[in-house]
Amino acid sequence: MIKPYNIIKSFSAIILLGCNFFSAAASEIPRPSPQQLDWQDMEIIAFAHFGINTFTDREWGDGKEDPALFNPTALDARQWVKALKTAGVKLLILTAKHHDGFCLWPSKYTSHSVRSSPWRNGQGDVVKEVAEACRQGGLKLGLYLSPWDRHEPTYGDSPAYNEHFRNQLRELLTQYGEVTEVWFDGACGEGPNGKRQEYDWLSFYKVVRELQPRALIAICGPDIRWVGNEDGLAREDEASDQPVGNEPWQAGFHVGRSRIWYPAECDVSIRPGWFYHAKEDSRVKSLDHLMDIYYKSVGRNAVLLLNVPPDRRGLIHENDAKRLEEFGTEINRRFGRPITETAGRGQTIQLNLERATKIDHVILMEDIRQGERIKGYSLEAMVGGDWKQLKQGRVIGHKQIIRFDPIETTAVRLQVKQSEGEPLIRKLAVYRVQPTPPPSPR
Ligand code: FUL
Repeated sequence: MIKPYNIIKSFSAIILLGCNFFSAAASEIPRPSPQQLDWQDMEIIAFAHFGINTFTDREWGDGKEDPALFNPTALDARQWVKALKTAGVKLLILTAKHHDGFCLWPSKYTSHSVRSSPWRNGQGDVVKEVAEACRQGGLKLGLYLSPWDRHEPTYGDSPAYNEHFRNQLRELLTQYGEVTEVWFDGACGEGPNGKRQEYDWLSFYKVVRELQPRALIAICGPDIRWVGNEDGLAREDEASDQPVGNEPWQAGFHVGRSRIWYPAECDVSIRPGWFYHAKEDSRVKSLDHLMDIYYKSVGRNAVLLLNVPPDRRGLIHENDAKRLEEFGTEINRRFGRPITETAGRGQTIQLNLERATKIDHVILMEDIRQGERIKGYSLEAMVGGDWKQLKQGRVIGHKQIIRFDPIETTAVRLQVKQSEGEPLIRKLAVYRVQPTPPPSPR
């Protein structure tokens, strides 16, 4: 899959372990916008890849599909929302247009859309139904509009297609209420004229900022960074405090800045493919696999974007719905209630337990409103009269979930070794989650 390969540069910060000092003025540090802050707190968001591919059993359509193939028999976006909420999802991003160019809304600018399909006698609008279901069910709405369009005849004629794309963007950003995330994939190809399309990214951002000033622009955009793989996995020490890269969505947008707040989003599908295929009904990821993804995305300072593709009925398949519910239940079972927790500021934060207690997880959260100030830390527990190190790391950021073999302890402490400004800890919480239930059968 083609993506901007802005795979994260190695950390440029110099880590001076052992030197307890606050370097550089805290005011220079990148901070999240209020919208980025709300987004980070969502932790789990969802994708719904749905469109003509659902009916052709493909992952990438070529734009030549007959729109008459689009005919979900029982589409009910409220069922999607209900199922996603059981997993704790807070926002749903719909593929309004994928690379095949087929629009899930009746765009004025093409006939390659639901308007030319038999579904709801050509009167239907999937974007509208999803937007309404999200609003009613309390989910935020996001939209994926693929810049790569294999149907549109102007594709490859760069200025003409850029205008076409902005027109479609305007439709999506004015007709469906509040849009929280706009997802731009980097895939790009040649048009029928044999020329490669040059996207005018900055003009796309201008439309988004003008029409939905609170919307976050993801991937080929200045607000949310693709983590660099499609497995849902962040790296250890994944930072939101990033050096500005050369891509237009960074250098062209954040002019004159060297560091920006650019948080990671981990996209992954609950099935092997992004779109629904009946042959994958038995290949929905296991609960263990999803939990592993959760630890390595949300638990590593990123947001998890989990794709759950609706089927040909226009429903989330029973197997996926069941797994979503198990996922939400298990997260809640493990982390719904800590044994005890604290918050605080300064280089050492200590949490004393009333008596020797078995624990196997610690959750750390920084107060990121002031940026990622912590650049080096050690997490320790008092075991048998000595401080035992549980983890040494560089980044805390929004959240770190640290798991280890059960220990019996009377106190846990966080020692900040390196920071930019005074360390601010939103949460230091301890948990005992063992024993885990047996792995799910599928
Ligand atoms: C990719 C696309 O090519 C896939 O089809 C999918 O939409 C994924 C999320 O992004 O780059």
